[in-house]
Amino acid sequence: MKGIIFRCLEELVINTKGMDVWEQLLEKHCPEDRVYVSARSYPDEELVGLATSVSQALNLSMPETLKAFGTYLFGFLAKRHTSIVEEFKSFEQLIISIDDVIHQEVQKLYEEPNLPTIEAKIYDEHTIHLVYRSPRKLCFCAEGLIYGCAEHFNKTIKIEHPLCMHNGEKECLLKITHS
Ligand code: MNH
Ligand code: ZN
Repeated sequence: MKGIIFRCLEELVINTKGMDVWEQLLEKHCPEDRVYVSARSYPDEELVGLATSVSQALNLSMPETLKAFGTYLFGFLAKRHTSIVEEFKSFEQLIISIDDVIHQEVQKLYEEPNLPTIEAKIYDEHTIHLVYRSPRKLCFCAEGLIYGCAEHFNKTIKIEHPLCMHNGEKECLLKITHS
């Protein structure tokens, strides 16, 4: 996982829980003197370890924690990659372009990023069906990112997650309803 993702978690933890809590988390889960550089890669297990401790500290389930993190992550990424996100004039347009446009740009900007496969199709005027596939199984983070994207466009949405890799399916299905 790229450092930019860790930097976002760092900002979120420091803003909500303070620097001391973040320092303790680093001590527990990371090699000594760990510093996250946005463009570098770090072990996925480190993110999972940090997120697990955050979920315990907040008394939230892991899915709830990853959703909250993902929601925050969208704004964090949008602020750092303004030109990519500014291309899109609507929530719907952005969501159906995640794989072909956004993550394609990410491929150019970052060295060997580990990205999921996302297939998003307009189902009807108010519904998008999104299929998520990744060996990292971060579908709850994806859900959060979609909620964060809705906030960005001032939209109210609902997400159903009827098929999930965490329930033994080979991919996740997210049914997004928007006004
Ligand atoms: Mn995107 C990683 C989904 C928007 C840049 N993105 C991930 C992951 C998910 C994801 C899930 C975690 C890896 C995995 O599951 O295998 N991303 C989304 C969704 C949206 C999205 C659902 C919109 C909604 N992502 C964006 C935007 C940017 C971006 C906008 C930046 C312009 N994403 C990234 C980067 C990574 C990532 C960078 C980290 C890749 C890595 O760690 O190697
Ligand atoms: Zn899932």
